[in-house]
Amino acid sequence: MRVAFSSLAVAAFGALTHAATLANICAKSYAQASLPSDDFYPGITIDPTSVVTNAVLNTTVTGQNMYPDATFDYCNVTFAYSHTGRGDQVYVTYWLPAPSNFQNRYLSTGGGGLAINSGSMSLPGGIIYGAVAGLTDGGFGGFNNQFDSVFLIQNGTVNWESVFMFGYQAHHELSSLGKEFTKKFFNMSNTKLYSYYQGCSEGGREGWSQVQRFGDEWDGAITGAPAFRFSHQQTQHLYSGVVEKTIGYYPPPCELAKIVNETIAACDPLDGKTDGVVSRTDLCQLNFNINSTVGKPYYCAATVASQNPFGPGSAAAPAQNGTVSAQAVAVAAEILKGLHDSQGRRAYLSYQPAATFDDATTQYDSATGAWGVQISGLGAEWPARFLQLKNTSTLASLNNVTYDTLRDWMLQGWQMYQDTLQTTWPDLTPFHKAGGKVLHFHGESDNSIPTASSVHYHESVRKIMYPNMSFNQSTAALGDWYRLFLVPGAAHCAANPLQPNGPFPQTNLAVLIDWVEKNIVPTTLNATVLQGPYIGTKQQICAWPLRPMWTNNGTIMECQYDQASINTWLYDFDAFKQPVY
Ligand SMILES: *[C@@H]1O[C@H](CO)[C@@H](O)[C@H](O)[C@H]1NC(C)=O
Ligand SMILES: *[C@@H]1O[C@H](CO)[C@@H](O)[C@H](O)[C@H]1NC(C)=O
Ligand SMILES: *[C@@H]1O[C@H](CO)[C@@H](O)[C@H](O)[C@H]1NC(C)=O
Ligand SMILES: *[C@@H]1O[C@H](CO)[C@@H](O)[C@H](O)[C@H]1NC(C)=O
Ligand SMILES: *[C@@H]1O[C@H](CO)[C@@H](O)[C@H](O)[C@H]1NC(C)=O
Ligand SMILES: *[C@@H]1O[C@H](CO)[C@@H](O)[C@H](O)[C@H]1NC(C)=O
Ligand SMILES: *[C@@H]1O[C@H](CO)[C@@H](O)[C@H](O)[C@H]1NC(C)=O
Ligand SMILES: *[C@@H]1O[C@H](CO)[C@@H](O)[C@H](O)[C@H]1NC(C)=O
Ligand SMILES: *[C@@H]1O[C@H](CO)[C@@H](O)[C@H](O)[C@H]1NC(C)=O
Ligand SMILES: *[C@@H]1O[C@H](CO)[C@@H](O)[C@H](O)[C@H]1NC(C)=O
Ligand SMILES: *[C@@H]1O[C@H](CO)[C@@H](O)[C@H](O)[C@H]1NC(C)=O
Ligand SMILES: *[C@@H]1O[C@H](CO)[C@@H](O)[C@H](O)[C@H]1NC(C)=O
Ligand SMILES: [Ca+2]
Repeated sequence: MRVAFSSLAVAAFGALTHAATLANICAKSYAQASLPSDDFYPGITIDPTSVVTNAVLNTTVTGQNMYPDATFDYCNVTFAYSHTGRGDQVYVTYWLPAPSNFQNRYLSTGGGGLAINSGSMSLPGGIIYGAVAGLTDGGFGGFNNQFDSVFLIQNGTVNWESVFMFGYQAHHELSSLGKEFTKKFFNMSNTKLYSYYQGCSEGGREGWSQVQRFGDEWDGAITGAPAFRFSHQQTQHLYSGVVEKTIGYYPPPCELAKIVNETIAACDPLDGKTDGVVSRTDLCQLNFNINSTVGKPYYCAATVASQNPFGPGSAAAPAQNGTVSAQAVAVAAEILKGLHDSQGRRAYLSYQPAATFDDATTQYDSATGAWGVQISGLGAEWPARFLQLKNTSTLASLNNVTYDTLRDWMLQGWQMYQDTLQTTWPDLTPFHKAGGKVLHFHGESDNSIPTASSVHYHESVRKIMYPNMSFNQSTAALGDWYRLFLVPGAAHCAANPLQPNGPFPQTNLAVLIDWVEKNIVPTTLNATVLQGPYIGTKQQICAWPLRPMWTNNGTIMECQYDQASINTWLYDFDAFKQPVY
């Protein structure tokens, strides 16, 4: 029976394609024979005995933000390599499409938080576009082990190799080996292998770490809401708590949630379409007085404890019933203003109005019946582990932590990790010369990485790359190969349940492939409503610095140039003497 079935399969498909089937090439021996040769990457030795393969047929993925629903087959290959003389072990996994679906493409994928990969979440995004898709464990002792678990050898002693691997080295190895493995696996000789990257958050930073260093590594990269300017970004997670401590008021989460809901309701129509989506947080910043929320009644039912790996979780909370206080509004306004030091100099930027105040989430003390500060997870780990080199994920308290302390931590981490984690190198000449394209996007209601952080980097690149051109000339020149899209209403690397009618760019890799392989420039970015009554509706997203405005009673969207709005996105960090890119 088995033989008869195989013959039938060959008879049916073999004549058409002359290609192997997934089942017969997804074998350990075939993968071993396809490994890059020993001298391919100096300093790296692949262990052929470590190869593990298995074929996965007819698997289905649904409900993802970064790629559409799909059903597909793939070969799952994992192997290990070591760095000569180091005795370490780094594991990489590649999913390979069926030969009949392979379209001469390779895709690297990244992680989130302090993880260098996203498990199997991102890999389907490559397979469904005919790409081999890869991820790495960074050499951190397993695919589920995060960078922070291996960062210290002992208190005070840094495992610098892990910093370089997380910073950029592991990704360069992943794609170099992955592309060579792909070429050998699919018997490519002189055919061009298109090489791509896709990642969001820390994965967005990982993408930039390569674009900034290795000009010809990728033909195109999708970098979502990147966690770059790493020291500033991690430290700013603590800012909201320090605002509460400084003002001396710890708002119940419901009170801040009410301020957000009122902000969304008031700013929604400013973009010309009353759809529950604040597509113009800049107009919100210019026109909405947050003080108008004082006195609004709020109520939230009691909740149980919950956890969030990428931010502060929430402790159990009693029912909250009250009216928005002037103190809560003062906290919200100070958070939105961004970090300034005691001399009034700006140290960093902040979230856009209409984003939720996740970093400001307070914690209920059932013993005292009072709300108090809940120290941000990623924020606290930064000074505790990465600056003070203590094997702990949190700070004992925010006692003695002032706005100036936060500024100093930003500077300290910036110096310490300038060449590894900071990831804001603004001169992209080698990448541009090699013909690379970047599709950079960021949710305009992101509550974990401020949207303006992406705008600031884009503007740094524009000014460094095109110093002698006007704003419009340099924006156009940069837009030939690097485009930034702010996604209306979207949260952190995801659609936003509070603004469900907003679009999300779910088909980014298809758009990038068209840009790279067919020169179809994404003047606007394709996006889809992913939830709510309008699920499936297509929308277009404007490219920065153009801003969306709906006309004809919300039926036509235009991408407009609006200097006053653009100006709200531009920052000068005068708390630091050196330029902050
Ligand atoms: C693939 O799986 C679906 C159910 O998920 C099933 O209906 C279909 O018959 C399967 N196709 C093949 C070729 O096995
Ligand atoms: C892929 O292979 C790895 C390594 O053998 C294994 O841990 C993982 O479960 C496999 N994944 C799937 C979906 O088969
Ligand atoms: C750090 O602490 C964790 C437990 O919190 C422990 O498992 C680990 O071995 C410690 N690492 C070092 C380097 O001390
Ligand atoms: C590559 O070539 C070898 C040798 O001819 C063959 O066995 C194998 O099936 C080919 N692989 C693919 C993906 O076509
Ligand atoms: C905010 O609005 C959402 C619906 O968009 C609702 O579920 C939530 O309860 C509201 N929060 C408050 C505090 O009113
Ligand atoms: C909001 O109210 C505070 C406190 O009364 C006041 O200092 C501040 O100027 C007001 N802001 C605006 C924009 O009206
Ligand atoms: C909230 O408090 C107000 C005033 O004390 C009261 O009228 C209202 O019933 C309370 N709401 C809920 C849901 O408990
Ligand atoms: C390392 O530092 C942590 C945090 O301060 C502390 O809990 C732990 O005891 C220290 N470990 C050693 C071996 O000193
Ligand atoms: C905080 O500052 C006070 C006064 O300068 C000092 O006595 C105390 O030790 C400090 N606490 C911490 C945790 O650094
Ligand atoms: C910019 O203009 C200055 C002065 O005109 C000139 O010296 C410099 O070479 C120009 N730089 C570039 C990148 O064109
Ligand atoms: C983008 O959307 C346009 C208009 O709906 C469509 O024609 C085009 O095929 C889409 N591009 C991609 C890559 O999906
Ligand atoms: C404008 O759009 C709203 C919502 O779709 C609709 O209720 C209203 O009738 C429209 N007004 C005009 C003048 O067409
Ligand atoms: Ca709107």
